[in-house]
Amino acid sequence: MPMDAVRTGALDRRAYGVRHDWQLDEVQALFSLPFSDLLFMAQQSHRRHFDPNEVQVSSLLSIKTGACAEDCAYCPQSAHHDTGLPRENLLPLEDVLQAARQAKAEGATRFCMGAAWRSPRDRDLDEVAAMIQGVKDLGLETCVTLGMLSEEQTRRLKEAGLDYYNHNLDTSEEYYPEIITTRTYQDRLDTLQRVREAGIHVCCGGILGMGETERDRAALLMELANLPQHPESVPINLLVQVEGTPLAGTAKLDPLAFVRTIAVARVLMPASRVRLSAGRAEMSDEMQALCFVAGANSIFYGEKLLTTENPRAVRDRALFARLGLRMAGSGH
Ligand code: SAM
Ligand code: DTB
Ligand code: SF4
Repeated sequence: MPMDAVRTGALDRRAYGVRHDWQLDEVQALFSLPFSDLLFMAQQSHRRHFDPNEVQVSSLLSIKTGACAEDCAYCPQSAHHDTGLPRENLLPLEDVLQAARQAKAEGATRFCMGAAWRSPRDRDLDEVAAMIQGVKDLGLETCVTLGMLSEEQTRRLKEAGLDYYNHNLDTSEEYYPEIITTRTYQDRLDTLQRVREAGIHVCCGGILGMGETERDRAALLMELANLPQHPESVPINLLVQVEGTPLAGTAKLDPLAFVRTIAVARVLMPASRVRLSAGRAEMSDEMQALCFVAGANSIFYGEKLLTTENPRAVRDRALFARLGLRMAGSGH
């Protein structure tokens, strides 16, 4: 990418289209741009596809907590780490619907249900299907994240009315074995392909601040952008360091490196919702504001993520008011 072209505003038209053929050196060149040039470019992309002052909000609920067979080094729910997190079986339907009603009343338009599974058992899926139908009947969009899926399971979720499936690549393929050893990158890609082929919208992103390099961040975003279709939702999480996980104590990521990653995600996937995800509880309002300027246009909303803290809804509403942001489609 010629940097002078960016500065002068004579922007490479190729950079603004929806592309699937990004090369690593091109993505790294975006990361290397002067901060203002990169944010300007991200704003241009953002404004072509979205109202820049509108943010979509989703609320999360952990429907099955802890004792997960996978060994993800970041995750408090892995049975491989001792984090003191109490485990919980699959929640009763009525508890889930109660949480969904509250999320709707607070202004969320999508309700995401997460389960600490490597992959669901078929009998679990019947219960999750009932939750999806119940949440949909409340007038909310539905999202679930349940681990790896077979083709048959994917089809059943689609039939239940599922709108989105969250399944993150988390980091670059090269760095992946440092973070997870109980599954492969290809396992993740296979589930993503099944979800896409079943006609369910894809929510797929990653985590920053796990000790990865800028090259890993560039490679993750390139992988997402070069999927046959861009994920409709791209969650960018900042690692929430939980005592007892192998990644507790990892050197903190430079906040501006986080903002840069949001901006590059916006440029690479201009028509996708880039979700400012985990880690907001530790971010200043000013850092979040920069993320919105860089092209983030969705968040997780409500005081809890799955097992860790998120900013209270009142704090988010106050931040939105300060920034003149509106919540998409909720009337709030
Ligand atoms: N077990 C399923 C899976 O891994 O796909 C679904 C639940 S899992 C908790 C969903 C996502 O949460 C993970 O892919 C990861 O990106 C994110 N996550 C988990 N722990 C995190 C942490 N400590 N900080 C930031 N993101 C985290
Ligand atoms: C995603 O990318 N982030 C959310 C959602 N998808 C499921 C989960 C964040 C979890 C943070 C750690 C926790 O609360 O357990
Ligand atoms: Fe299990 Fe998901 Fe946590 Fe990995 S991220 S340990 S798969 S709940």
